[in-house]
Amino acid sequence: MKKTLIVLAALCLLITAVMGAMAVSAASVVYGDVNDDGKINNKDYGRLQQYINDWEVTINEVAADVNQDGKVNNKDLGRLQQYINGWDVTIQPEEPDDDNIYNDTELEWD
Ligand SMILES: [Ca+2]
Ligand SMILES: [Ca+2]
Repeated sequence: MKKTLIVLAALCLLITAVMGAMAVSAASVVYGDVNDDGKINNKDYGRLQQYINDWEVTINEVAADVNQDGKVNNKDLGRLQQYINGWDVTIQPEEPDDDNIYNDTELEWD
């Protein structure tokens, strides 16, 4: 039984570490910068609109998924429009709180 718990704890730590690494690599993406020019503006909105309407345009699909649901669709277009219009919407993933990733883990089963 104890062994199982230790394995589970190790797995949890591993998953936490992997997710932390993924969050760091994801942070280099500028969400909303659909056309990859470093700015988020109406050009990105227009490009995304074309993409959703099946035009043959190139977009950064990771950056275009501004609500991070794994799909690029009208929801992202709406969110991007709100962002460009100055609405209080989030198009970036939450920054990981590095201080808490390892300190929160307390092993209480001995
Ligand atoms: Ca852009
Ligand atoms: Ca999406």
